[in-house]
Amino acid sequence: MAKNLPPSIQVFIAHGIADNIVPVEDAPGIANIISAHPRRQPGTVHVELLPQCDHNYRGDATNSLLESMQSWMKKSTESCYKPRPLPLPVSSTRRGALIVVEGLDRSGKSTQVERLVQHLQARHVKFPERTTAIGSMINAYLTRQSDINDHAVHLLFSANRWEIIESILQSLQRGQNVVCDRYAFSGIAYTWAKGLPLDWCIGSDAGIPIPDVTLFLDLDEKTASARAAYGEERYEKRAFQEKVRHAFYQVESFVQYAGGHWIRIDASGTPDQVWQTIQRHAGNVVSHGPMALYPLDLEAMRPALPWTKEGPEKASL
Ligand code: T5A
Repeated sequence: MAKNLPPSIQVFIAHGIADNIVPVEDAPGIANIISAHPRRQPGTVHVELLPQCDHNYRGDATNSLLESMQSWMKKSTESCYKPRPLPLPVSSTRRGALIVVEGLDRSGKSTQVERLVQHLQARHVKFPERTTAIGSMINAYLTRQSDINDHAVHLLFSANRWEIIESILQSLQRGQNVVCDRYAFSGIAYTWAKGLPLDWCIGSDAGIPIPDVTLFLDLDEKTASARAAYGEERYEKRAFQEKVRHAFYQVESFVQYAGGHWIRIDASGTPDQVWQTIQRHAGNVVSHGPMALYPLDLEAMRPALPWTKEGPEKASL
């Protein structure tokens, strides 16, 4: 984050490719504004410094950009679609943080989530939650004891989240941190990888809270498939997992566009190496304190959804 700026404006420097790039009027060749994020905080803007703008130039560049950013933000946030925060009852307690760990099958999520739960003394939630009536139907499907239509099972995964969301909000409200092993992003990525329309995949989870951070354990399907017990469940096939990984990368981009905080973590190291990174990022979120919670919102993400509504090529399971 750039220093020496008034507290009403925070500048997040992003690297890499971004959608919806707007050149900064007064500083051509220095930076592009990527997007304003009314979801995060009023006065937050993401900029991308162009490659020719070297590190030493960063301070001056950001200061000279200030005015154009302010006028650009005013214009864009006035016309921008603004979702309302989720209504949490007013409380004197600082709310807990909602931390989600995502990844392919066998990427090491449960191993890291257990550590994180213990480290933060957090509530542990796992999706699918197989102990409920809906969860037992999902379990039968995943373990191939029953067959369920792709649309129907997607809705079951969603329903399984909805039946627990209220109690998650209550925990957050009481000030308890919540760590989720998988979340709606798995729902979107896995069903989209089967070839169902993307906005349909998102729709059934619209309204659930966007996490304070999503930690995506990135592991190639070949390495994951060499791990213990791989192949026991329905989706544990390398060709399909490859499509899911690609789908997750896309989900990352439109969730970030809508203001979600998503961190891709190399999960190929030892459990201890992965843990060091997880601990650092989760610690940042908890120590900075969570902000308002916003609902997952198809309209906010729509400008960033991929051109084709088709998922990756239909996979056979
Ligand atoms: N699904 C889920 C949907 O389609 N839609 C949805 O909405 C949701 C929520 C079940 C399936 O449901 C799908 C996705 C899944 O296909 P699950 O129960 O979370 O979801 O299944 P898995 O992802 O397979 O969960 P696992 O517990 O089996 O795998 P994890 O949690 O990723 O991995 P973990 O920690 O259990 O580790 C697996 C093995 O690797 C070792 C561990 O010791 C263990 O043996 N390991 C490591 N080895 C080397 N290096 C490391 N860093 C390691 N970390 C762990």
